[in-house]
Amino acid sequence: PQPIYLKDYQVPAYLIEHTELRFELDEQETLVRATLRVRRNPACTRSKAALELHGHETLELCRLSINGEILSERDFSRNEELLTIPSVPTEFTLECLTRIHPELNTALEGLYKSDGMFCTQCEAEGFRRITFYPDRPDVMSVFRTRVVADRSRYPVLLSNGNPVESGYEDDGRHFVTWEDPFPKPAYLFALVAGDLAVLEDSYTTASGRPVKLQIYADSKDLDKLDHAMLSLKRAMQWDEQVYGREYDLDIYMIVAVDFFNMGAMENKGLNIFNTSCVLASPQTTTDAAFQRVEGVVAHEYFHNWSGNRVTCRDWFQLSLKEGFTVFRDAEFSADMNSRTVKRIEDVSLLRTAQFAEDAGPMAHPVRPESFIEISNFYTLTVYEKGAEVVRMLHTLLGPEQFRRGTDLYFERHDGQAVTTDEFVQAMADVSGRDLTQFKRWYSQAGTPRIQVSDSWDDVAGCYRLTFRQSCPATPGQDEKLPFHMPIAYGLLAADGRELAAGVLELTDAEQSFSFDDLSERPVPSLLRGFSAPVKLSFSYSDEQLLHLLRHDCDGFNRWDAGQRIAVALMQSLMVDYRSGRELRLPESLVDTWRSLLTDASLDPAMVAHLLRLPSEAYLSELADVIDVEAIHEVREFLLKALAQALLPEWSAVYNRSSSEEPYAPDAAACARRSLKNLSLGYLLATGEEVWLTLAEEQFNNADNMTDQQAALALVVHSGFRQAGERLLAEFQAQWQHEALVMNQWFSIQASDPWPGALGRVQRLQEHPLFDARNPNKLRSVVAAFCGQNAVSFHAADGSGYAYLADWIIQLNKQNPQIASRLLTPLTRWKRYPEEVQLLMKAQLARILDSGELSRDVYEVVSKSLV
Ligand code: DPP
Ligand code: ZN
Repeated sequence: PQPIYLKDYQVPAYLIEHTELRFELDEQETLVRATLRVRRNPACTRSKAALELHGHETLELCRLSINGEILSERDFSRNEELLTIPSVPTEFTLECLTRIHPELNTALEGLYKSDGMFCTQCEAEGFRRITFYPDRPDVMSVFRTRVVADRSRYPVLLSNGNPVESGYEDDGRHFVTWEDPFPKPAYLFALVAGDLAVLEDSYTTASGRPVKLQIYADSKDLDKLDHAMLSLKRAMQWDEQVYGREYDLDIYMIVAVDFFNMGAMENKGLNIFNTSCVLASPQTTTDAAFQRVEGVVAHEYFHNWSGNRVTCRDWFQLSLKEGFTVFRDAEFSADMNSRTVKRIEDVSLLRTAQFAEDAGPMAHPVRPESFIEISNFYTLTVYEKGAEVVRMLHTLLGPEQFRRGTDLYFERHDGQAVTTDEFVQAMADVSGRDLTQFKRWYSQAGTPRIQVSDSWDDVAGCYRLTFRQSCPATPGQDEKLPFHMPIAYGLLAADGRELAAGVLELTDAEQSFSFDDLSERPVPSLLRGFSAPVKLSFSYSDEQLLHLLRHDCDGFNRWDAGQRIAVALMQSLMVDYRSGRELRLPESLVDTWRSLLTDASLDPAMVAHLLRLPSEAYLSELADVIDVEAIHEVREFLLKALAQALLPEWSAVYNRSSSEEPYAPDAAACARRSLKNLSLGYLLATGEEVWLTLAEEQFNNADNMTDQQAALALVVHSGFRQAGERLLAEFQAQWQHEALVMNQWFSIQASDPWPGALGRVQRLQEHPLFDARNPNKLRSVVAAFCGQNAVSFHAADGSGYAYLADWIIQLNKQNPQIASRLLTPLTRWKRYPEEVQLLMKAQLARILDSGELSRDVYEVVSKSLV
């Protein structure tokens, strides 16, 4: 497989003005008739350009004609990817009849069957599995789609836009015709056919246009759609208020499907969602999942403008829509819930998983320069780091200018397929700022490091901060130029008052800033709100960190000060662990934690986050060489020691945060439950039976899934083996008919670090509810074991690595996208000690030698072995 380069981009030689599709859905085969009105692109300067249509090798071409004249084999050529017609008129109608087999499609790209219903996933390049077409985002067409199927099995027939006609064909099958007036690229095409229940509602836009809202799901899930509907209406209103963007069709539909490679897809007017991102009810859904549903519903809705009305010129520009839309949904969630908590969660993800990606073999810029398979670039870098880049623009310009920038961007490019340069240009035009250097965030990969030092002149009252920035080499990029980055900061006095605050702009490799006329030497609060996606180091004393922890008005930095204290302690404990010294809990930490635990005036959300120990994943990311065992043992030690030292406090907090009120997934109630379950975790860490009884009571009496699942997971993961087995059995008996709940049941077991995990996971795969064709099940078992059970996955005999490699080899043909996703933990081999590296590499090599690889798997494996 050959890479494709951004620098080779060429405008399309032909445009499609109108696309008419006719689908005849059937159990054994599906016929697709495409009628395309094609016109030569006046912007294309190549003189004799052939017409190139993408077409996957699985397409069976039945008939091809131009202006009604059937083409013979001599008139065109075809390989595994393209159908090429060398000579065509300047304007013509192309008709193409194709036979496809959705019933055999296990890749879940294009048209496929999920639990008896037909559905599609066309982003990025799935449409070429449906028919021959210029499957590239800069070819935008109006679509008219007729879906024909047997009425009894497929009463609901959906596609993009508005329904314009329905009825019966001569043979008795029914049909619905849909028309989407907005030109769109093929990746936004969608079709659904099935026996589905629907929740209906309506929304009136700011300018008074009524919109019908429909969420479709299996009838047994009809009671789990209210939260998604509420989230949708909130998102529609928020986008009007914050961005001035209204919805533009008469109908907005969401369909929940069980088999889905991603979270959800923003197809114009017809979003298709993984059930895990749309279904929610208090009994079956945790707080975290409620929030995920709200966030994903909003994300896909926001794409209607940032993605659909203005789309990407080519797939290198993916972050144009994804980074921007993630930023939009993060701000929406921050407005709907707790801003600080949302920021802490997002930064935690960035600092573990995205930083690890930046440090691995697949590191790439927010706008990649090349790819072998675009599916491999739906990454944390493109999404989360891309959102951080947009956030930095927001910080640099301020909210008003930023809004003027987005207004200009939407106005200037409505109906176009554009690049990240054009997004930044709109920001530059409204602000008059030169953002040339800023654009390095799009082109340079890697996580920048910033070293900060300070000095104090007592006589002059002058405080000076010096910043040194650098960025490590990444594949293909040895040298990096300095970034333009905003550093939000505050200077705190000894009594906690703020002496100064603002945003510094770094542009040079080394740069100093002075603050005059200060009455005392301040404690600096740096990178407030995580104002740039970097690793910032400053040699804080413990005292200074405690000061920030107590007084910083920036909630994020208060939390981060606590993290810095805990990380430093855990790193020194790891040194002790490796040299066989006894591990000890410092009294000072106990005192700090006691004061946080007993101060009932503190925001419970904040306390819950402050008292959560840094994750194994975060400690791994920070390590030079990852010592899985030391990280795990030190964290376990600290958990137990803090549990013992503060037992009465944990118990008091548990009682204080228990509540009789009926369940609500609002920010305050979620915070309370999160603090309660954090306390329960510490209580169980003591290993004492009385707390087990408490956990079992919580498990039995919970009126919501958050509390029930937390009790289950904590009992299982705290080493209460018998009780764990008992609760797992009860949970299964109670919930075996709820697929999403059972996914949690699988993943709690797969992530259980108790010895023998691999054997347990292999038994889980024999469970009747496990289905290797369903990505959610693979994520719950395989990904949970390999990604959230580090001690077991990294077992010294290499059995975890072989297990994952076996799966990759099996999934490579069946579902390449999922195979390549699951592969991630193996690609990180360079971060481990040498003997571990050998074992991991051997499995990568085994995958490479296992036969014909999909582009997805080939790209990741071959780049990892370099
Ligand atoms: N599922 C992806 C998203 O919405 C595809 N665009 O972000
Ligand atoms: Zn998206």
